[in-house]
Formats: sequence, structure tokens, C-alpha cells
Amino acid sequence: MHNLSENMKSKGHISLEVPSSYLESPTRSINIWRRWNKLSRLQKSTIYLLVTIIIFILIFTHQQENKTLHNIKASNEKILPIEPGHKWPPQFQKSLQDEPTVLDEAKLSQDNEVQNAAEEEDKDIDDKGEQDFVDDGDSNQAKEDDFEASAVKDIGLKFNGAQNERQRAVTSAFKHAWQNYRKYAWGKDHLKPLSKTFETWFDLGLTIIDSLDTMIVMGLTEEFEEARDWVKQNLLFSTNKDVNLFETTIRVLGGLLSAYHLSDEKIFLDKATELGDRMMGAFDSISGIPFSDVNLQSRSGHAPKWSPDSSTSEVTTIQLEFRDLSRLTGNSKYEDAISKVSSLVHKLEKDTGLVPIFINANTGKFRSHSTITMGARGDSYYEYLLKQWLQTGKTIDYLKEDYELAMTGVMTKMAKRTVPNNLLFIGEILAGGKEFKPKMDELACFLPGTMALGVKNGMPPGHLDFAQELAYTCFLTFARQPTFLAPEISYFNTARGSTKDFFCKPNDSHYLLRPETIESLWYLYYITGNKTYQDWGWQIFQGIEKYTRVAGGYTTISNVRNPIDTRPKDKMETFFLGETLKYLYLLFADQHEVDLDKWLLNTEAHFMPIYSD
Ligand code: DMJ
Repeated sequence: MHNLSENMKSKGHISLEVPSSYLESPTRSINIWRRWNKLSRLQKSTIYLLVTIIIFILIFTHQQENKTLHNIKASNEKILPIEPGHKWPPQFQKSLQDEPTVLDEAKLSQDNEVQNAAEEEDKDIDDKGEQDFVDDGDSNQAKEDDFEASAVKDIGLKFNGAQNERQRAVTSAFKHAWQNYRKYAWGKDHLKPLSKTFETWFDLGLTIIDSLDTMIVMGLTEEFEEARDWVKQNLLFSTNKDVNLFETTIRVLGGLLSAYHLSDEKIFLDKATELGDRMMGAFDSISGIPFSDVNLQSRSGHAPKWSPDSSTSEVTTIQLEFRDLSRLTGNSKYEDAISKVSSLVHKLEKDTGLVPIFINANTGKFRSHSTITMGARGDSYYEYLLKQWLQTGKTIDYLKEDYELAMTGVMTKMAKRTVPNNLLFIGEILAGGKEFKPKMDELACFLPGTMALGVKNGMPPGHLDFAQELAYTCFLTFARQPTFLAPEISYFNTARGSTKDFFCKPNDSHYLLRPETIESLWYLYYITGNKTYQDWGWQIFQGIEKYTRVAGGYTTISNVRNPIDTRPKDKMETFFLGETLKYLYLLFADQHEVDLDKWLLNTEAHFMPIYSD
């Protein structure tokens, strides 16, 4: 046996070497005790200290591993079984059991190929006589500088033009879309990029208006000025046409107001005011809940042809825009009308803050037993609770309270986990709460972004963990398709023994160039600083480039499940330019150009200022 004090003397430190005879002895517990008593006070203290440090490290590691679980549990005791040792944030792991993806190892060289091809195609268009859109690096720089000086207010928004390769690639995509729209559908609502013609919906030049502020963000001066001139000379609201109140508000009213804020050009406010006035007839119902449709010429509102009811998300997703109009014009009538709607909906009975998706304009009541969802017709009700609270300087308490309660409802009643990989998803509640459907729309993927914005503004930190997990699932709905594009609807497996976390049905496997997942990636990147979100966005962008880009623009596709049979639908949605490309561009920023303490983005990604009350 070694003598410890000798050992200390000879080596200058304490040895805790254990002799083999000691381990073999039957009386080793007595020996341990004897040896312990023989130790000096210094030796004992050192051993105490070492043991304490080891225990502390073990406790700390354990706490870190379970942080996510604890945070989520704080607001969601009932349902979120998380595997022990669950790590956050996740990287995109190939080890998850599922089909391989085509783009999960995208390399920069491939990215460059896509970008070069994009630039080539843009050049083709220019060569075919589109002289005023020639992409000449130097002159463009000059244009961007001019623009910065003349059109952008430096009040928490400062757009410097593309700063890196990724932002340049997105700008190039925008220009490709825009040039083709300009060439084949100018002044019309939608471009049909395959047949190289157009489609009319409300006949309001929707693509132009939805794109105005994106051009400001990207520093595309000439394009913006031409669009502004079109608004000045050609945008008329007097045609005898029924429009959807919600869609016209978020895209046209929101687009015009945002363009006004960013450019200071009065024409946008004048047009917004005229449009606001023409839409006011939609609120002439017995209850004050607006009808879904309004005729811009007669100014009268009515229910849609297919239903007696309005959609809940639609009547509650017009408030940011109408309030902004009141604040800008000094006329309170717009804000009075939409505040009344919010207040009426606030007073209706709800299950843990969750709302059914239909509401009647005359009775002012929800259609009982209608679906509760974070997808179509439910989604932006929740988004606008938070954003209205922020828009009014956090002064309207019931908006905050309703939002918080609703998020508790989401986390306790709508969130579940998949088998085999324990992914978080949000399903739907049917039949007045009796049924749960494990179905999530791509539309529901706005929620992680909204929850992250909430946490930035004081909502419970557990919401951020929840948001990050959900965003990961949303990302996987893209990443696990061979096109790297998400289907419109995914179904999730929760049964023991399932081998796939989710799947999509043939009729739901279309991708409409939607922005929601990318929008959430931007908020999460903005709020956490985690660049993984940028990389995920870049991978999605490669899918968009590869499978939706055609010579005549970008097209929605019918089938994300087969790269050689995507079945293009021949339509370029306006939100592709208004939201999807804008969020991608913002996501790839090296430094954020939007101050989220001063600005909100409406549900169509148009800028609205935050007021102090
Ligand atoms: C957009 O018009 C808006 O984001 C809306 O809130 C939901 N649907 C589309 C985009 O998918």
C-alpha cells in the first residue's frame, strides 16, 4: 500500500491511487474507514471539495438537458412527453427515420449554379427587349444609393441593398418574377407563368401592390417607381366588383400603407384612404362583425355565396391596417369599426382562448362546433391579438390576456408528438372538442414566428422553446419531401409502432409558394441569433428555385412528392413577392434592417409602425 503523505511529498500532489490488494480484501470497508481517519485535514478537505465539484457538474448537466422540457411543462403540464435527453436546438439530422431528401447537403457550389442560372435567365429577358430592366451592376448600385436617400425613412428601417450572395440570389429571384409579371400580366392580379398570361381576381393589380414594399426593401428603385406610377395612373377602386374584405385589406390596404410609410409618397395614403372608405360598408351588419365580401362600387357588404358566415380569422385580421389608416388620416371611423369587432370577439365564450373558425355577421356569434385550427380561417386571429397589442403600445390588456390564454390552449389542447421521432405538431379540434385531428396546414407554420415575437415582448420563455420545436417540424415538412417543398397539409402519426412521423395525401400535396415557415425562420433567427435558421431557409430557397422556377416566372405546383412529376399549376401568387421573397431576403441579412421594437409586419408582411397607445 502506498503511503499518502510520502506520495504527497515525493510528487508534490495528492494521489488517490487505489492498490489492488485493497480491492480484493474482504474487510475493505473497515480499511476504508481506517485510511480515511489517517488522512490529514487538508487531504479530507480536498476530497470533500472534489466530490462537491463533481456533484455540481452532474446537476448542472442534467438541468441543461432538461431545460426545454421544464420550460414547456411550465405552461403545458398535460401533453408534451419529451424524450429524456432531448437536445435543443436541433441540427437537421439525417439520422431521423424517414425518406432521404435531395437537398439536405446543398453545397455552396450548387447554390452558385442556381444563382448563375437565374442571372442568365434574367439576362435573356433583358436581351428580348426589356431594356429598362437590364441588370447592370454599377448603374444598379447608383440607383440603390439614390433610392436610399430619397425613399427610405431612417426610423428603425434602413435598407442598404443586398449585402451578401444569398440576398443577391433572392433579389435575382424577385427580378425574374417581376420582369415576367411586367411582361405578361402588367396591371393584372396574377401572372400565369406557364401560359404567359394573367388571371383576374379582384382586378386591383394585386401583384403590383403586394410587391411595392419588397422593392423598397431590396432597393429596386426603378421597379418601385414604375409600380408607383401605375398606382398613380391606373389603380381604380370604382369598378363594380365584389372583393373579399380580408384579402383586400391585408394585401391592398396594407400594401399601400406600408409603401406610404416607407416612401413618404402621398399617393399611397390617398389611395389607401379611398379604399378604406369604400370597404366601410362591410361593417354594416346587425352586430358590427363585418361581412366577408364588399362591393367597392356600391360599398355594400354581404356574406359569401357559399356560406352565411364570415371566417373568424378574416374578421379579426383587418385591425392593424384600419387602425393605421385612422392614425394616419386623423379620422377615427376606421379604428372605431375594427376595435368594435375585436371587442365583440373578445367577449364571446371560448375554450381556453381558442376560437371556432366561423362567425355570423348578424348574430355576432361563433358557429357552434366549427373547427378550431391554427390553419385556414383560424390562424391570424391569434397573430393579430399579439400584433394589435404591440401596435397600440401594449396598452390594451385584453388583447394580451386573450393571446396568452390562447397560447396555453394551443400548447395544452392542440399540440401533440409524433411517433417515431417525437416531433411537435399542432392538430385540429373538431366537433366542439370531441375529436382531435392530427392534421396541420402549412399555414399554421406562422405560429412559431408569432410566438417568438411574443417572447421578445415579455411572453413566457417556454413559448420560445415551443416555437423552436414547432419550427423544426415545419422545416421537416419541407426537408422530407424529395422536392424540398412542403405540401399544403401534412398528417401526423401518433400511434405506437408508426414508422413515419407524417405524410401527405395526394390531394393535399400542392405547394403554393407560401411563406409561413420562412416567416417563422426569420423571427426565430432575429430573436435567437441562431444561424441554423438561415441555413434552413437557404435550403428551402433551393427547393423553390429548382422546382417552381420556370422561364415565365415562378409557379405553384400540384405535387411536392415527386421531383419528376411536380405538375405545375400555372399561377404565381402575389404573396410570393410580397412575403416569401421578402422574408427570405430579411432572413439572409447579416445585420437586421428592421427594428422590431418600432415596426410590425402585418399578416401579408407589410410594414406597420408601432404606436405608443
Ligand atoms: C397570405 O395571404 C397571408 O399570409 C395570410 O395571412 C395567409 N395566407 C397567405 C400566404 O400563405
